[in-house]
Amino acid sequence: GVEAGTTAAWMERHRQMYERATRHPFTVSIRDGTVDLSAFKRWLSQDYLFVRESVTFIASVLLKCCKHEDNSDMEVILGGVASISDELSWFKNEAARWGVDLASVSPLNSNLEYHRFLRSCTEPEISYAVAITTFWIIETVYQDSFGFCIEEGNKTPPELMGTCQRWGSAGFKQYCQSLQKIADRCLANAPADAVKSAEEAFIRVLELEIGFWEMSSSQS
Ligand code: HMH
Repeated sequence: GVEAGTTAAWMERHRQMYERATRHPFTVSIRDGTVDLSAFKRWLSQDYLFVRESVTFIASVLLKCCKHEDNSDMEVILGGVASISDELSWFKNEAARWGVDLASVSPLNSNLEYHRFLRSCTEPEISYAVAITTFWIIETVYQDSFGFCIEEGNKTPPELMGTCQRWGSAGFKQYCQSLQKIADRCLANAPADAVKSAEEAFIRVLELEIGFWEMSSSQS
């Protein structure tokens, strides 16, 4: 029969926290057209640092995939690796457009906390199942958050549409769904303790994403 995967079950089990991460007042304010542009600029500069920091993590996921006996997912993850270069250029262009000087930006506390978590996930003793699940939920929070900003009825300001399209596009959604399939297959074959660790990482990412939006939308 049709059986929902492990990740879908977790999204249901932790529904409230998932909603807090993907329907945060900050991203909802983008969709409503009421977003505070200084908050948007803060998010932009902090996320640039986050994406730079995440390169090592994504590389570690690729490495784990290649070491895994079934590495048929290599191309999906490689696609993620390949898109980072373009993403960093995008941030630089976008920052210039908004008059944000990326060279003078320092990471705020919630960002540093997220960096520490990513570094801990990069360790060799973290299993592929945990790493790929972590990667999937990190990408999915952005896909769902920005996808909502371009859904029917949005009042997203035109100058923010490019940002929303970046993570809200059909192509990015498909990529997230590919990551989800890989995560579900890995989790179906993983030992119980790895599945438990993956669920803890899933929850931790949601907390960190909520913290990241909070950091972006409030002065600190
Ligand atoms: C904080 N989470 C954060 N930044 C991002 N760019 C993504 C997820 C998606 O890659």
